[in-house]
Amino acid sequence: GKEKWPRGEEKVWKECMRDVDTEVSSITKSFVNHVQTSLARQPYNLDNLGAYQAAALSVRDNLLVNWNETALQYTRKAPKRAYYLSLEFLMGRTLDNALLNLGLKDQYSQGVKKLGFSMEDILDQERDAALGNGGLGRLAACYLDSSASQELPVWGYGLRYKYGIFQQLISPAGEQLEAPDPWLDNQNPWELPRLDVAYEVRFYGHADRLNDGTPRAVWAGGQEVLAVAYDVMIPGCYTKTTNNLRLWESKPKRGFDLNSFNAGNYEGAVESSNSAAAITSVLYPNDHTSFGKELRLKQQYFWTAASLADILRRFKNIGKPITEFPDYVAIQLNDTHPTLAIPELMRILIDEEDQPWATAWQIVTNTFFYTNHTVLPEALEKWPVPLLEHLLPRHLQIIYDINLLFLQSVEKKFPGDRDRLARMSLIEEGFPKQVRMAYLACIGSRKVNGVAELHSDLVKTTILKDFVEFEGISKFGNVTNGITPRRWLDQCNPELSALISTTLKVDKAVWLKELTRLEELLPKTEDEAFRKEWAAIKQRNKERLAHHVQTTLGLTINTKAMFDVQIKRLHEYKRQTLNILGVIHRYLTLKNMTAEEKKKVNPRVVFFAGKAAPAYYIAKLVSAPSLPLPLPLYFIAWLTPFGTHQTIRLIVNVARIINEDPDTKDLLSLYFLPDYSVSLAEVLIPASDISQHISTAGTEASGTSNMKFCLNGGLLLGTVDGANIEIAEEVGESNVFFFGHLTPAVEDLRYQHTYHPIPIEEKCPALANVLNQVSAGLFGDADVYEPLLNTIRQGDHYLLSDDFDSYIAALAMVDEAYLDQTEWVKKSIRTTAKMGKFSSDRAINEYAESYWNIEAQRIA
Ligand code: GFP
Repeated sequence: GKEKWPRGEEKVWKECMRDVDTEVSSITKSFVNHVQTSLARQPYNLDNLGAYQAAALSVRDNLLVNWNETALQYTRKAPKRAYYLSLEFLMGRTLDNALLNLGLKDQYSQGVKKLGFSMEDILDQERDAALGNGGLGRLAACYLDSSASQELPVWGYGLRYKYGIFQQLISPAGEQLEAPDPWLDNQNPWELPRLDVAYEVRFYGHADRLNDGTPRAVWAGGQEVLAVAYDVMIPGCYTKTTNNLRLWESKPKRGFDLNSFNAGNYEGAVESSNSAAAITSVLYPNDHTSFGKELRLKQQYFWTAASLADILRRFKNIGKPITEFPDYVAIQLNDTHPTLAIPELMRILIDEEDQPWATAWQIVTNTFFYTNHTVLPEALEKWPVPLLEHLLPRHLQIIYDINLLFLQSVEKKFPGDRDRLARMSLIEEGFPKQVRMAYLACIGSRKVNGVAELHSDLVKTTILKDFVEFEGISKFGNVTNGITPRRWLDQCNPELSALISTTLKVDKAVWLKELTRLEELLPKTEDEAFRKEWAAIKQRNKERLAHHVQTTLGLTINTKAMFDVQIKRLHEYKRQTLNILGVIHRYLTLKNMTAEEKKKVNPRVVFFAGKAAPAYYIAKLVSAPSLPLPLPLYFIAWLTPFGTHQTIRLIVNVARIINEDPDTKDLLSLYFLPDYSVSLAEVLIPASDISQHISTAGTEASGTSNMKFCLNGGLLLGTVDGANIEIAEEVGESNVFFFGHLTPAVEDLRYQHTYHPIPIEEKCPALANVLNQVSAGLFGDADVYEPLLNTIRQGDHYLLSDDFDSYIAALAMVDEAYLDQTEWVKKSIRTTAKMGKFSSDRAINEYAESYWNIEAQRIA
């Protein structure tokens, strides 16, 4: 039949539209008001998207009040503030999070229901803000949530990319296809364009030293572009504190070149406009490779220069001498991406503020803090000297000056140690010479930290070992990563959240900010009714996931099976390949079983999701860089992703065979869910019985999805790596499934692979058999997989052949444990109960106290 308009109760609509004084809540009124005014729409043609926009604008009004008050108080009181510089903020969706943090979700749900809409449908209209690749960007988002929730004066600074991380499509053959993510197409109600906040940023040109007895120089010429601010409100949980995330957009300084236009050169007239806009057009799909592209360097400088200018302007309003800058400002460098902030602040202090070198360096090294996120050598950022010289001539001078003074002081401490000087130099010799950004970040910062205990130890003993010896151990610390329990429990798993509140007999406003209170769940492991309830929630979350897969992909999933999940970016070190080879092993084993034997097998559904770094994506989206780079850099950038692309292909094709095999399909099935995102993670994580975090020991700095699964009562299968170790320390080793070689063994094993290789048939027959089946074409496309299989047969850098047997044994232990459901549910409850440590509130407080020296501000 014909749909009735308006939806919902006509009387309510009419009352709101006439704005008569009635019982109707202010929420409903503000919603209708936005429909009529901001959206200029009518109740009789309002669809779900319009309803989402009206709801978002109405919630935004609430946030704005708090946001303004927070800003006002920070300005008035001028406390020391911290700034989190991150090239990525993987925020996901905002509406649900804002409603929950404001404590208004129920009211809004009721309000929109009266008007004929369901909150679920409305929430589903929002596009993810996917301005990040993975862990690093999502960590930044969690830290913003925690800063606001802990009432800390912390602002984020990033870039407003027009295209977020690419959308992933999977072709029928299993190839990853990449499409742009035009996330701003529908307008973004969560951002406030601040055309009044803009800074000029220079590129290219020439830098001339004054040689007047000061270190000053003049940098002039080149190209100037404009950085314009867009503000995103960051509400804390049950507090007025609403912080700010400021994202920069690039714009041409002059939109249009009138001279060229008048001379008849129409294309030339808009050219500068195009190249300026390109700077913030696209997020780089960075995957632990350093790729040295000019546009990326432009992004980094554009963002750090604008952010520093903004921070400096704010500081100057306080009216204190510049030497007190570090008493009011702490700047956290999220990885090396913002390291140019170090020479940029030096440039400002010296060239513009006329400070002596030593004073400037003193200010700089008391302002910055650097977090390292990886020790993989190929991921450590380096920039070619010729590129820097071309794009940022003054900064290169400053870097050379920093290096000279630095090496002089090293020489003083270790006289005559030429090797050490070469090792520690900011400039790596070679063709071309390169600037080692991690070293610059290290010496320019007050403190350096890694993101989990093991990782921080590795930072100190491997990549920055010389720097520890030179600067002393106290500069180097650890802050184990955390996750926000608001999004990763309350929002994504509302039923579990409600059960916890009832059980703890306290409002979620309390335990969500004091997560160690989850320990009070421990006695409940012995309560059968509670266990039943716990298990029932997990089951409903599995059904929710199955429903999602059914409606989006048309696939039917067996929700009686164990759900086994590995979701993260595709990367060799994360070893999705180990997982899929394990699945094949399971399949082959099932094929050889008798009907009797099969009866004892518990069905398993394996889920994968994640994106592989694309090969030519950026090249397709933006024009080629103007400065040709040395060939090797192109090779690093463009050849590494292919192994992970083959892994996706293998997963998809294995799924095709085994999901159709009548002998096994009831016992084993496999899904690759395309286009992994924060929103998809929110459905997958609460549904998992077991999740896999199986990186080669010593390679995964921390991992944060491991924490999310465990917080939601999923058990962990993993290697002794990253934060897995600390999770096991908390929940007890008997509640996790560990396997594989330990970090200290890795180097020797790799040495062995290179100098005394043992044929795989001899070393690991089970794995050899699996590889041979793939080679024989059991899953089609045999030739396609050969390069991938050969990385294991030869070299095997990530040690799959060394860990395979113990991996299979661990999977068997998981099977066995799952058979005893009572004990399994106990493990699940214990796991959740002991996850308090991994709240990002704990982590952000560590940064605030031990690093930034900032204090909470109560917004009255
Ligand atoms: C990186 C590291 C992870 C770590 C996160 C956050 O993740 O181990 O948990 O940073 O510190 F590899 P990605 O950005 O590479 O996903």
